Amino acid sequence: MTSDDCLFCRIVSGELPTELVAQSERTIAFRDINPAAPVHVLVVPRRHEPTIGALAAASTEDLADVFALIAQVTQQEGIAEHHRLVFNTGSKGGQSIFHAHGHVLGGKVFTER
Ligand code: DGP
Repeated sequence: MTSDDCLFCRIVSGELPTELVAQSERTIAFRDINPAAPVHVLVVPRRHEPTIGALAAASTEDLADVFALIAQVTQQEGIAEHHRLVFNTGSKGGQSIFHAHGHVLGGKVFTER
């Protein structure tokens, strides 16, 4: 399931280049183009669903794999003990790309909520 005009689908398919961090059969992880922390990795299911909630409703296997790859990324990046996970949902929740993804942020101290 893909969407031709979806930026993350085009990254998942390899049409657009990216700095790959990790991947599995169901999920890929790559560096955010506009990092908000020293480590800022996007973890993206290959399946196109607009939000993390829609992904959960569509496939618990894909949802679980997102979290498994997040755990792998935090280990690889040396931030397993201290990091922040963000899943923006909807434009009012700060989401700008409507293909489900998690932000893995680390390498700094987070004080703000
Ligand atoms: P969100 O606002 O939660 O939908 O997050 C989208 C993120 O995607 C944002 O932090 C910037 C990042 N981004 C946008 N375009 C690209 C791109 O072409 N490549 C990469 N690696 N990241 C992108």
